[in-house]
Amino acid sequence: MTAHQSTYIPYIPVPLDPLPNDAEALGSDFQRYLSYHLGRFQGCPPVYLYQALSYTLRDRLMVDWRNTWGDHLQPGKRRAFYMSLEFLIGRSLGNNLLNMDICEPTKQALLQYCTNMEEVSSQEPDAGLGNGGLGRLAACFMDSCATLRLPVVGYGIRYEYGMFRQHIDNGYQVEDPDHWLRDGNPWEVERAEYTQRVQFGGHTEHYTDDNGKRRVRWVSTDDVLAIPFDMPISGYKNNTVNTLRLWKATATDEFNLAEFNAGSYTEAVEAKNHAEHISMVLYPNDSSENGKELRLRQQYFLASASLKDAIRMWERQGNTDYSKFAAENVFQMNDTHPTVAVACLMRILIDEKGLGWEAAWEITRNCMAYTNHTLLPEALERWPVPLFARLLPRILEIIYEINARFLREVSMRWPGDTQRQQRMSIIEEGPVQQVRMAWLAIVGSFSVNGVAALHSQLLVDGLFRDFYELWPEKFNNKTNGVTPRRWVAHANPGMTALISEQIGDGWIRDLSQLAKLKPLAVPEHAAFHQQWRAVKHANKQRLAALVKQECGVDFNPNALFDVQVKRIHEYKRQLLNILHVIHLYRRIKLGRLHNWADRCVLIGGKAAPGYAMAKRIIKLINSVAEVVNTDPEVDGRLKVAFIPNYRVSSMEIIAPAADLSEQISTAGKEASGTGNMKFMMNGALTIGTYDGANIEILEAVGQENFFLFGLRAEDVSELRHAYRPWAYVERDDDLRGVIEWIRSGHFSMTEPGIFDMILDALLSPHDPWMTLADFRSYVEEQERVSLAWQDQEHWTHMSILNTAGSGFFSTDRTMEEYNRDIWKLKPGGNGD
Ligand code: B1H
Repeated sequence: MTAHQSTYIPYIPVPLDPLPNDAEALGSDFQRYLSYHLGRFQGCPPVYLYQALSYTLRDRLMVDWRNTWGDHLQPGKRRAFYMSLEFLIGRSLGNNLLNMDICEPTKQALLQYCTNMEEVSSQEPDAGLGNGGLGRLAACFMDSCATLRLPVVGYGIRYEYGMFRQHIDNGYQVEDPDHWLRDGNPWEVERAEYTQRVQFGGHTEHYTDDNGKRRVRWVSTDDVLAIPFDMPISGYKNNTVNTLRLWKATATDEFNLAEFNAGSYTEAVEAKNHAEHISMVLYPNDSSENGKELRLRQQYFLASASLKDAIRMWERQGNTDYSKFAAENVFQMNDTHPTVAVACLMRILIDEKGLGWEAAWEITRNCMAYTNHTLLPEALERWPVPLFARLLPRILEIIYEINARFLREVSMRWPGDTQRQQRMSIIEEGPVQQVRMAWLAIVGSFSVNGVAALHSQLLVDGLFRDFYELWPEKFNNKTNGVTPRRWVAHANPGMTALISEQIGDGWIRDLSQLAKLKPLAVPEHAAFHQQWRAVKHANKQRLAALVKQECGVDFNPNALFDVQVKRIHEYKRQLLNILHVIHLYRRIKLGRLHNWADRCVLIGGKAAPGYAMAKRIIKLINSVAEVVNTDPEVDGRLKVAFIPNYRVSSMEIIAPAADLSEQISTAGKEASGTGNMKFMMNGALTIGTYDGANIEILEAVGQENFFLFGLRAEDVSELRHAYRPWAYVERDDDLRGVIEWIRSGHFSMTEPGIFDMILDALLSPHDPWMTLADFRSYVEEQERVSLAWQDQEHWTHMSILNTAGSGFFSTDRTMEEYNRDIWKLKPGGNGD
């Protein structure tokens, strides 16, 4: 009998007292875990110190965790479920220490054991269960929901291998598997008793039940078990611990009996292997789909297990009347990745709970909500109908029925408009029919939102226009944010202390209070400005040490730290950045040093393993870095480094140290961006296009404290058919020089021609990213940056104003808006 097969043994709940948080108690628990639990007695690899400390802290979350669950599970209480294929949580130790407010006693406790916090916390592997912004957003949302005491559970997949580790070999990206669970994960709690069964394959049988009702059975399926592993999500100093529930796939214990009895015991067991593949690896394609069967399996696995789990909890509260289900449960779908949930919930309600179509549809449409994160056509998910038919035959039948009924509604509204019907059909016609997941999500949801004001506007004007005309009330904007706990209080303790000294520490829960810093931005507060610079300087020293260690490059903390870290993608235009670096290098070589400001340019990010152009861009950055950093004529005026394996824990060191944040995507392409917000909060100035949340950042801080350049979204669409990149090269000597230096092989002496593919893309009239169109205005804006940097006093003024103006970009505000407009939850009552 395993846990998931057992019935429950009722026992009298044990009263749990909170554990003491003084240094002595923490120290002795730490020692106990190290010896009695982990069996380490003298010297041991430091990862065990991290584990012992994590268990010590997790114990101290348990009472609040239990009480928070108790609060969520009160009868009649409405709950939200955040469904996401990605949760990029990074490290938990430092964050939990901060939230539990026991940094100091813990530090003291560790000193008794001859170790320090830095050493211990650096042992924690990042939980890299996401690609980039979308996954990190989900993690920031979880943090804010706990801090706001919102009853929200996160549902995701416990990938055995997270985002690959990147190392650089001869300038090229090399991917290494990230087996982050190798040493175990001390934070998680396995709850095998809540295992769910997920069906795949098989076929459907239509039959009439005993009451004469037409019913459907999905039979002969290959089932997979989903085992939940819970991660505690602590709120900030509020005794609240929410849950992130991650599913692991395993085989059922059933065997193919025929094979079994034929003596093929090992083969029968082996066949079960492939069930476990579902949660083996995160797909590393940020903003592009690759349409692999295993990915669709992952999506259905998450949707099915999570819906069944939510229903289990609701039924366990004694509920049977499904007409009340939507009043008490809401599912927020993070992009289209989990949106097969729409059809999955319909199946459960109809086939398992015996509801009629209309009743089931009413419930489904009232408890599903969808967030869109991208307008890029290559990222819009479509699944081939034949694949769906084979993998999820019952689900496909339901999607067809949803579509047929929906198209009837469309034709009632626009009789005879067959083109519109084709455009809006969930099934796309073509040589192979495709299921349009975004359309399924819109049709099945009561709320559809974009992630920044411009993005949400472009959605209703363009991609979603037909749907907006049909249901304008469904569409809304929710501008993204980031959590100030991880991204300021934890990552930038120096600035945190300085700010709290001036305005108190209320800003950590209510970021709008940072506006109180505005009066301190004027030059009269010279001492404060001095301290502001000192904090930044210390953060820059910390980053310089990391750059030295990782790249072997010396960054001078007195130079301008100019930073672009994010996934490598053509639309994000790391190329524009590197063209500017080459331009600066040419200026040095040509002796054009008027208004020069010394710069350290840091670039980092991963390329999807199958994205050849992105990988070549990494090579170009490294090749330029090599030439610039070893040229004696440059003489410290310019340094370039590519930081390998950029991830959450690197950003915790990078953001506090940046002076200039590069947010230079082609206008209309970056849905929001969230790195832009992390930099702003930490006092960096932005050089950016009029795109995504940059626009709202600019509005919050004012034009005069933001370096704006480039085409606007409407210019980009207008220029589309008349784009002549050569024209920019011909009329701009600097741009021509930069292109010629690349073409001549100056950065590829030993590998001639390797950058031709990049030049061809830049010079193509079909270049959708229009990099060369923005070169001149980018260079001119960068000159303004350099000039501004010369006046350190004024720069400090602008830096303070950026932090002071960043209050809007807290995920606390974002979550309050989701809750006000979509979820409508009551904050929990687990008292302080
Ligand atoms: C964003 C993605 C994404 N948008 C497909 N879309 C993926 C799409 O593995 N996949 O298949 C993974 C990720 N990620 C990002 O979301 C946007 O580009 C950012 O602008 C935005 O800030 C972020 C959060 O909303």
